[in-house]
Amino acid sequence: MRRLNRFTASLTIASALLLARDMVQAQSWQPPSDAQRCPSKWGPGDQRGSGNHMKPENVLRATRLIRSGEVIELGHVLNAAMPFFGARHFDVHTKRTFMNPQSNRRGSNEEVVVGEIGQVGTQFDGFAHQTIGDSMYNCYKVSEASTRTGFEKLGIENVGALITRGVLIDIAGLKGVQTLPDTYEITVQDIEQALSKQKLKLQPGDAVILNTGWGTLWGKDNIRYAKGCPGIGIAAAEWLAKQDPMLVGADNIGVEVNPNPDAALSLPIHQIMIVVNGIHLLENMKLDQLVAKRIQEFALIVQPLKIQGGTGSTVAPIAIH
Ligand code: UVW
Repeated sequence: MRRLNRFTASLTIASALLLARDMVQAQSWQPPSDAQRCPSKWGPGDQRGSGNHMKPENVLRATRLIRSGEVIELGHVLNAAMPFFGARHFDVHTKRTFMNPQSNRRGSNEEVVVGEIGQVGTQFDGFAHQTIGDSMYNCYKVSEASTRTGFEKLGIENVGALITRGVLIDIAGLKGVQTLPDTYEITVQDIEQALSKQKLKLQPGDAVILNTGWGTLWGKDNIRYAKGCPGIGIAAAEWLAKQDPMLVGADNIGVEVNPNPDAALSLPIHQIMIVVNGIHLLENMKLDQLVAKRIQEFALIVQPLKIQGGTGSTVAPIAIH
């Protein structure tokens, strides 16, 4: 009897293992192991990833696109009425005017900001932001690099100023809509078709910016904006990573389609870009003016705040054309 029970138990374990194997196979993407992805193509110990494209030639390539000198701001205003992901928070408390006692009656104003400044508003994702298990970009380990006062490796202060050719890929425009449908997955074909319609080709080191139209909901329907969004899927992310960009941005909350069509995955494009390929993401961009003026190639300038050991930074990027 006991032998029969042992036999039944091993059958149950075997079927559970088979089921687990099938579930793994059914998943559309598997995070690569440390051995498969490290060292990064930028070399062992590298902390800059796609930021390594920041060379004088790249800056000059961008400046050659400046013809009219018009500057377009791509950052949203930071306030408490922004859409937030999860429990993120930001608000400004103006302190009482301090009146200096001297005869010239100089008053002084300042504020206390209560909230996050790494992952709110128009935001730039650094490499400490995302992990595969305990492992980050170039296989730095969270358990070794994280301290109570920031990450000792991959902190956002390592990024510095980025100046490069920006290319706006207007996917909403390609589809003839103001806003792509909720949770629409942008495909490789969409990107190729939009580029061909716009008569543009991507080059290594570009800032690739995708217009989904989702940004039109910003401040108008924050609940819908933050609940999910159209964006790139796994195939498009892997294709874009192969184009070797400096960063990939969009006018939505996480650049990627959310939720992912594969319900077993949580924001896999964050891992593909940041952890596997060391490519920065630039989220919640304000693209309405670029779209309205049909400016699709420009010099993009962005610099994250130098928050020591930070995972990201709110930013105010600009496009100059
Ligand atoms: C999302 O909010 C979806 O992404 P992140 O954590 O990069 O802000």
